Amino acid sequence: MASTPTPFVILTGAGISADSRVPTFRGRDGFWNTYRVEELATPQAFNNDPDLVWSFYHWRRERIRSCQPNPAHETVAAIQQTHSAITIITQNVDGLHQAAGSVNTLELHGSLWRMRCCICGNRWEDRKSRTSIPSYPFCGGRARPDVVWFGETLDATLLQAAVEASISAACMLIIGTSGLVYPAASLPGEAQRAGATLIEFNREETTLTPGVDIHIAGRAAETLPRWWAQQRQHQSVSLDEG
Ligand code: BV8
Repeated sequence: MASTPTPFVILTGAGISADSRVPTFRGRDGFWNTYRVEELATPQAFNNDPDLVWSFYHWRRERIRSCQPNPAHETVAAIQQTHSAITIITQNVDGLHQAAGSVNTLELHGSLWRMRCCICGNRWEDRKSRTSIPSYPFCGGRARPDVVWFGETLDATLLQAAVEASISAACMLIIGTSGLVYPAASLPGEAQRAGATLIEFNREETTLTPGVDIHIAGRAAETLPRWWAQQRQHQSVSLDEG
């Protein structure tokens, strides 16, 4: 009788994309060192100066348009291919997990490559290079990036799925997140309280590090593929292949 696959979760942040040359938020070259988050990533900022906020998102879209998934994204996709009970939760909006082949990724903070109409709420994929804010063609409403700004609530269905996966997991890999942004930052604690082993992959120690079971220091593009190769070789982790 086939064994029931052990459910586990992978939670990622901007650090997993750093090796794809996508700027992080709080690191040495992070966005928020240059810009004030309140001026660019809040609904108030957008209402006050939509063109300024759009210029930030246009710059980010163009900045990461040519970025490719790195070995860490590829390893996440490879893990998903060998394990049927995995949930991938990302705070990233860059789409690199999907580009690496991951499917059903929970994009808690939305996507730079999706737009939303401010009037009717319709969403659509949009990868065009747009120096000015587009309008939704069917109702003429102003569009906005379909991302979650500070002070905005996350999609309740996505968040519920993320929490349920976290509290059901035997193991959570936490890759490239500072653990500073809520409610995503609460997921490792929820998982651990429900009995999960926490394995953190980060270049530095974070607010999460004191609480995790294993901290693997280094660049995720190097440490995650190496870790996964070791697991595959020794089959030593309770990630029974589904
Ligand atoms: C919410 C999308 C309910 C947009 C993002 C006051 C008023 C309002 C809200 C709050 C408030 N005080 C607190 C809050 C809650 C707030 C929050 O948590 N604030 C923090 C800053 C304290 N949260 C919210 O507002 C959320 N909504 O709570 O709604 C509510 C409503 C009203 C009032 C109260 C509550 C919405 C949060 C979502 C915000 N949107 N992004 C966009 O991208 O433009 S958040 C943004 O930060 C990104 O999504 C990013 O992913 C995310 C988290 O950051 P990280 O991914 O961790 O990235 P970071 O740069 O910080 O860290 C990178 C890590 O990687 C580092 O540790 C580094 O060491 C490591 N690293 C670097 N290179 C590598 C590496 N690791 C491995 N290898 C490498 N090579």
